[in-house]
Amino acid sequence: MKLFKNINFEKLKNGLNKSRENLVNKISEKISGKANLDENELEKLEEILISSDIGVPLTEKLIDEIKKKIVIHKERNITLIRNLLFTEMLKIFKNISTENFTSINSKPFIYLIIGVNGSGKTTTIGKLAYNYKTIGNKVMVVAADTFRAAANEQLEVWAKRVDVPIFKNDAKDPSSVVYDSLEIAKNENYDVVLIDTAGRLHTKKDLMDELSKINSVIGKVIPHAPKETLLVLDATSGQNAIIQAQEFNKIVNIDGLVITKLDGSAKGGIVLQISSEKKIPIKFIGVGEHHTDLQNFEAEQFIKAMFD
Ligand SMILES: Nc1nc2c(ncn2[C@@H]2O[C@H](COP(=O)(O)OP(=O)(O)O)[C@@H](O)[C@H]2O)c(=O)[nH]1
Ligand SMILES: [Mg+2]
Repeated sequence: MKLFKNINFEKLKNGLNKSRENLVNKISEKISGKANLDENELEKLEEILISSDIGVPLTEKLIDEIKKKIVIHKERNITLIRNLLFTEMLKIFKNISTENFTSINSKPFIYLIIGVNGSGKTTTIGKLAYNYKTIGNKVMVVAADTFRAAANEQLEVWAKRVDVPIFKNDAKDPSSVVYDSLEIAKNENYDVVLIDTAGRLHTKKDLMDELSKINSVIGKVIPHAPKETLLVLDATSGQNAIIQAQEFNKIVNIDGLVITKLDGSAKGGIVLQISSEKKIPIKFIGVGEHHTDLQNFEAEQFIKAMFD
């Protein structure tokens, strides 16, 4: 399977308009930048950082660094504060490595896409299918959301739109759908299989058991299959997204996160908060509803786009 690299800086920038408004532009609005930038002004800066959802630990780290740096500057204008913040953010995130391999030999590569209702699972699958197909992979999407009848139809619309085959059948048990789909994927030499699942809360035990069952079926049909379980989180749900990541991860092994709807959120800082904790890597971000609106996540690019 070939891996795709898709970071369109202009699109990322546009997707972060609201977040930029809420962070960078607010700094110019609210902080005076007067020569004796006092505690009061720094508190305002702290408030702005917190309100953009970058989290308390990261905020404190940044404020501390800015306090240290600012004493050596005589001219404390807004540009300086902005630049300091930008530089310190980049420093923090520079050490976060991103994968740089370009292909995986064993196939099919299986993505199990999970998350709560409406987080953007089906849309993300459409976008992933588009990206993987565009660079020459043989891609299949699997309708394993057997819970809602409309779910299959929605996935079907996406499959048509990005021109990849969809596997679906009338089975009520999603693991049976997965089983049948993987038999085909194996026999027909597919590179990438994207499995759509029903929206679930980590508190619903039967639905979580269902995920374990899907996982064991995958292992049965294709032992040692390269596989990633991606948890899809809606950026507009703020701190709730953080809680979901923690709770889901207690019950199923999550390999990566997809943060969707950044274009609709003023609190894109949530991405940096999650990323700085480094517990689960963010793999992809959604910056719109279109099939081209999914990007690989790189903290540095993200910060640059936020400040640009
Ligand atoms: N603006 C925006 N909307 C998104 C994004 N990702 C998903 N959506 C929208 O969120 C809604 C729910 O998405 P869907 O894929 O059906 O969620 P699911 O229930 O998890 O499968 C749909 O209206 C999508 O168009 C995104 O990155 N940006
Ligand atoms: Mg869906």
